[in-house]
Amino acid sequence: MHFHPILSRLLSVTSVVVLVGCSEATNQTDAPDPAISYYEAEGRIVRILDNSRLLQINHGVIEGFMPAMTMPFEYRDEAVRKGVSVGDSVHFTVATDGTFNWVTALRIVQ
Ligand SMILES: [Cu+2]
Repeated sequence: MHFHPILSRLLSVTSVVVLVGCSEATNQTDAPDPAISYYEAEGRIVRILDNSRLLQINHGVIEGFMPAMTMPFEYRDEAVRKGVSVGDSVHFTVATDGTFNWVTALRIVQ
């Protein structure tokens, strides 16, 4: 009869250890940053500023993110800029961390 309280105490201590172990393991994975959101968009390249790594894009409505407008988007990977010219119609993916926006992928559409 005395075993039950001790046993349940041991079990709850074990559970806490397991939970802590789980959260530590989660922090060590390479899972995408949950603070970054991605949106798909359509637009036309208005201007390219290579020195500041900006693509000025006249884009359509980006559902849940922003209305149609012309604005500069940063790109961080040179591959995004490669082969792109002013006047190109593009489909692109924009990432946002709530402060900065940047294009992560872009393809020219006809
Ligand atoms: Cu915009």
